[in-house]
Amino acid sequence: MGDMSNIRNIVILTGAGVSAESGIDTFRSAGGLWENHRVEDVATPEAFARDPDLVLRFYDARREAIQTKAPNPAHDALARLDAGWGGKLLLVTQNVDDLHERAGSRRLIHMHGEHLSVWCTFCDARHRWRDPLLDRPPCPNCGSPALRPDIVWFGEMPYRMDEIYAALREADLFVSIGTSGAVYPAAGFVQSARELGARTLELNLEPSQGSYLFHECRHGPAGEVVPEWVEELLGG
Ligand code: BV8
Repeated sequence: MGDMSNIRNIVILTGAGVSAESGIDTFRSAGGLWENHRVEDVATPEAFARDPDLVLRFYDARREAIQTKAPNPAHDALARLDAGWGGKLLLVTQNVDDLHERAGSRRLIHMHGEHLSVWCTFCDARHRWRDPLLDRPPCPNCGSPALRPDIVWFGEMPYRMDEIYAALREADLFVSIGTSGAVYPAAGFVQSARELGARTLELNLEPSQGSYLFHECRHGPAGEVVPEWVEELLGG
């Protein structure tokens, strides 16, 4: 990890790999979420317009599934870092499960939305939500049967990008954990961080598409490599 003494401000990006050991499928592994679905059939506004029931069933199943899962040692270690790190720290997750917050992370942004949030396409209100949408429940605010998953689909703008880029501008260290580096703009954060002078570290099961962009890479299961790295940082 090299000289850690001058690390004050940290930005961490997580992807599906950090939730894999909690039993939540990743997108691109064999048997993963996209295996039996084409992305354009379930994760785009066009898909939702064309076949809303298919899209709602896809997300209803995943919203229900995450409620049976638990954080793993990687989530727990990141929550310890959040609680114990005196400098600035921002955890940006591409994941739409709630395992980071259930582990205790507070300084957290869900840039691709959340399974446990729904968005009314009629009145624009957002609500915390745990139940299916297939039967078109009424929006708690306006009563319209117009609720959609509060998930950022392909072609839609990720959330809170201004805050994310502001944090990258101040970062001394950018750490990418459990992501394939396949989807933008998240996959471009390492490039921005490097150009802005941050050290960059990848913690992933195996080299990702962007591994060559990182100063350092450590490969192995998140449940092992993340606690190791956090103890190093908090111990140091
Ligand atoms: C936008 C929510 C513009 C949905 C997701 C051509 C070139 C470049 C870009 C584009 C292009 N054409 C289109 C684009 C843009 C597009 C894009 O990047 N497409 C890609 C496919 C080329 N991006 C977008 O559309 C984004 N929006 O650009 O808006 C705009 C501008 C102005 C105004 C309006 C709009 C929006 C993208 C968001 C899509 N939503 N998720 C849902 O959950 O259903 S994407 C989804 O896939 C994830 O959120 C994540 O972002 C992405 C990648 O998934 P990962 O999390 O990385 O998971 P993956 O399975 O891929 O990898 C798992 C990794 O974990 C692996 O590396 C594996 O080795 C590792 N791993 C596995 N097990 C473990 C492990 N690591 C550690 N331990 C383990 N145990």
